Parts: sequence; C-alpha cells; structure tokens
Amino acid sequence: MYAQMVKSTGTGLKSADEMSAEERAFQARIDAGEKIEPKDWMPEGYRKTLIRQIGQHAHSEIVGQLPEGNWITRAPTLERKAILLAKVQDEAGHGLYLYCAAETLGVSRDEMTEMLLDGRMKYSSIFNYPTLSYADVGTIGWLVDGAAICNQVPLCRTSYGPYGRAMIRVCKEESFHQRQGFELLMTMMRGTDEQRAMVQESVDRFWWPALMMFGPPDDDSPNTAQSMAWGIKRDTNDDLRQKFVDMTVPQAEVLGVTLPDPGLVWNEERGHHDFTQPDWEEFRAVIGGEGPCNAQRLAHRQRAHEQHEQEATA
Ligand code: BYC
Repeated sequence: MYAQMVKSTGTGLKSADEMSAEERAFQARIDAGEKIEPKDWMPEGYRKTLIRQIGQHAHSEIVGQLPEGNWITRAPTLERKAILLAKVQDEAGHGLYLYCAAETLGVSRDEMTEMLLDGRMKYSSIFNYPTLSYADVGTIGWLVDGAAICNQVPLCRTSYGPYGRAMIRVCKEESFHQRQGFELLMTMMRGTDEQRAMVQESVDRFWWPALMMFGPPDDDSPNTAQSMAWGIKRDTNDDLRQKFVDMTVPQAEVLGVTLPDPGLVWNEERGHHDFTQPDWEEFRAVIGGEGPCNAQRLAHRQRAHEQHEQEATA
C-alpha cells in the first residue's frame, strides 16, 4: 500500500546480458566508484530508489523532531533546554538538506510531503514510539542517534553525489547528538536511585525499536540487493545492526545500564555479540500504521502543513 509511486526495486538483479547498453555503462561507472550527479543518465529504478530512500530519510528527520520536541517546555534546567532546542533544530536542518538532495532527482518537496501525508511514503519506525520521561531524550540521543550514525556514516560514500555530500554534515551533527544523549544519561546515572531507574526503564523501551531502525533482516529485505549493486546502500541491514550492537554493549557497561536481552552474549568464534532479534511482527505493524504514535505523528505533521498553507496564502 505504501510508496507505490516511488516503488523502485525488489524484483531481482539484472544480469549484464539483460541490461541495455546505457545500463551497462551506468553500472560500470558505479563499479569504478564514480559518483553519479543529477544531470547524468541513470536508470529509472535508481532514480526512484533514491527518491524513496532520501525522501523517507528527510521525512524521518522532520517527524523525528516530535518525540524530543515533546520535552522542550519541560526540560529540567535552562542548559538542558538550550541543548535540546539546538538538537531539534539540527534535525530540521537535516530534513532540509535531504529534501534538497531529493529535489535534484526531479521531485519537489511539496510532492514528497503530499506522499507522506497520504501514506505513499514512510518515515522511520522509531518515531512512532512515545517519549514518556526526560530520560528518553538521553536514550534517543544515545541509542537512536547511535543507530543513525551506524547507518548513515557509510551513506557518506553512497553513489549519488548530492546524497553523500548531505550525509557528511548530517553525520557530524549526529555524532554530537549521540554524545549529548550519552552525557545526559551518565549525569542521571550519577544521580539518585529514582533517576537510575528512569534511565533503565527508558533503555528497556527503546532497545528493541532501535534494532528495528536498520530495517528487516536481509532475507526479508526486498531492496537491499539492488541498492547494494547500485552503491546506494554500502552495507546490508543485518551487518549494520550487528555493528550497532557491538558498538553499544561496551557503552552500556560504562553507563551501568543493562540491555534488555538475556540472549546478548559475546561469541568468540564470530568475533561479534550474539543477540535476540526484535519482534518483526511489531515492526511490520508499526510501518503499516499501527504503532503507538503513528496517528498522532501524522496528525501533527498534517496540522503543520495546513498552517503553512494558510500562512502562505494569507
Ligand atoms: N522504518 O528493503 P528494505 C534520525 C521499509 S532519522 C520504516 O530493507 P531499504 C533521527 C523500507 O522503506 C533516521 N520503514 O528497504 C532523526 C521498505 O519499504 P518501501 C532515518 C522501514 O530502503 C531525528 C521496506 O521496509 N534514517 O536518525 O533498502 C531525531 C523493506 O525494507 C524501516 C534513514 O532514513 C524503518 N526502520 O532499507 C533523531 C536512513 N526499515 O519503502 C534521529 C536511510 C525498512 O519499499 N535509509 N523500512 O515501501 C536507509 O538506510 C534504508 O532506507 C533502510 C531500509 C535501511 C532504513
């Protein structure tokens, strides 16, 4: 039901024999590590895949302001309020760079917004979960921005020039966001028993949705093979999820929180942590519109859009 207009791949890779001469030449440029620029020839599927991914990414940055924005008026100190305001403003900026990158592919920001509002485009599943305590601001910085960094640093090397260049600045800012989240949680962990309990409760709620951010398992990911062949994605969903788990475990130890997975153990042979998969049924429900905050997030986005339209015509 989603993203029909921007449906791109998922139909299997073409062999060199099945490609047109133009497609073969394009693939050769990708394989040689060349960047593709807006005026270059590109297969329609490549263009659509980028519009789908960059558009979804831009929408995620914009909608992603809402869970944390919920706490701006209730930040515990002036300093925390200033930090949170700056972070949320950064997310708005990321959305704008990404809409600009997508616009170079011949789709306008207005069209992408329409597609978000009528359900043809998505935003990240993670933003359909509520922020119930101030500790969630720290946990989003630590785990959600941490997952975003794992996913987005390789995208600085994506084959489409405008997307890769936008990602360089986004990643620098996301690194700052991740550190501020960790610092906030560390401050709370050095506080009272009640504050430590708030942090643990928050981490318990966000751990599984953070793992889902990387997308479905590779065997169940219709877009990965083609996106990797085109150099749009540089790593598979499962590889990035594993990287995130391996990166996060030592940080959790420093913080003194427990990650809520009894199956999380170091596997000497693999040189990685084993871990339990999140509930993929829940993931499908959330991206299908059934998450705890889907309706609220889209209603908010719709209101902001209508308000903007009214102001523009006033
Ligand atoms: N949520 O074939 P797959 C941030 C969809 S914002 C929702 O693996 P693909 C931040 C997928 O779209 C971070 N949908 O797809 C902001 C596809 O459906 P369609 C946002 C998901 O594209 C504010 C279907 O499932 N980051 O950090 O190859 C505050 C099958 O999946 C999700 C990005 O957008 C999901 N989690 O790989 C704080 C990164 N996962 O479209 C922080 C850029 C999958 O065919 N995007 N789906 O109908 C990507 O790297 C890739 O698009 C994904 C998915 C890895 C997410």
